[in-house]
Amino acid sequence: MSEHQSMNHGSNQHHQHDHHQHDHHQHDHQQHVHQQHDTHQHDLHGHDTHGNHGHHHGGHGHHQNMPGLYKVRFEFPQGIPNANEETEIMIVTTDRAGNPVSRFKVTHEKLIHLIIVNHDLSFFNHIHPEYEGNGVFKVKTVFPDGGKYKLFVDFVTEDDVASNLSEWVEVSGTLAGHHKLEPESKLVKEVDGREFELSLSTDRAQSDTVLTYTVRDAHSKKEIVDLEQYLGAAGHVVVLSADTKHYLHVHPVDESSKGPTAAFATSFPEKGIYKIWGQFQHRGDVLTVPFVVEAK
Ligand SMILES: [Cu+2]
Repeated sequence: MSEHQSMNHGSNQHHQHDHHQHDHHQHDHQQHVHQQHDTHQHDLHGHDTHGNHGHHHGGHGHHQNMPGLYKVRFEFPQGIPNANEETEIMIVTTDRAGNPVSRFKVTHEKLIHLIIVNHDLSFFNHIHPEYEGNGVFKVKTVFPDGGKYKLFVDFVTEDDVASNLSEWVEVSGTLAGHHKLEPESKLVKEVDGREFELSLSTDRAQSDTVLTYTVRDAHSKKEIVDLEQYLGAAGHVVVLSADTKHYLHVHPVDESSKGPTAAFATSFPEKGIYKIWGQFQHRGDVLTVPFVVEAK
C-alpha cells in the first residue's frame, strides 16, 4: 500500500501531548501538562494496566492536568462514512456535565488539531476543523479505504487545560491489507525532492530523546537552509506507538530553525515500535515525512 499522506498542520508552542494517562515521568523543562482522556475506555488508553509510561509534556505553557475534564464525540452527519467519498466529520466537545466547551485558545495557529490515522498507520492526515460555535467543529475529509481509523484531537481551553482525546471510527468500503510496521534500518527518505535524514540521540524507551532531522536537496545533496515556518514553527512531529496507545505531538527545540537541521525533544514512553511523522514546509510545499523506529 502506498503511504497516504496529507498535510496541513498548525502548532506553535513547544509542547507535546502524550495520549497516555498514567505516568509519573515528567521532563524537568516541561511545565505544561495536559488532560488526557480516551473517549473509548475499552481500548488501550486510559486507565488500563500499562503501568509506567505516558505523559510527557513539553513546553512553556501553564496548563493544568485535569484528566477527564472534557470529552469529545465524533459524528458523521451524513451517516457512516464511505471510503473515497468526501465525508464531513463533526467534532462535539463537552465538559463532564455535557455542556459545550466554548473557550478555546489558539495553539499553533489553530483552535483544534485533528490527526487521523488508519489501523496500520499507513495513512496519516493532519487537518484543522473549523469552529462552528457551541463546542462543535466541522471538517471535510476523505478516508481512502474501508476499515478502522483513529481520530485524535488536540485543543487547549482558556482555563489552560490541554486536551488530547481520541476515538476509533469505522469507515465502510473495501479494506486495505494490514501491513505490519517494521522499524527502518536506514532513516533517510526522499519526499518531494527533499531528502530527510532522521537521527535519534537514543532509542531507549523512557529516556529523553532528541529527534534530529537533517534536510537536503534530494538531487544535489545540498543542505536546505530556507525551511519555512509551518503553522508557526520549524516543524511538527507526531509520534504514535504501533498499537496507537501512545500519542505524542512534539514541537521543535528551536522553533525558528530554517534548517538544515530541526530538533525535537521527546521520550518514547515504553519499548516498542513507533511511527514518527515529521511535517515541514519548504518553498510553499508541506512535506510529511514518515519513519518507523523501535524504542528499546
Ligand atoms: Cu494541527
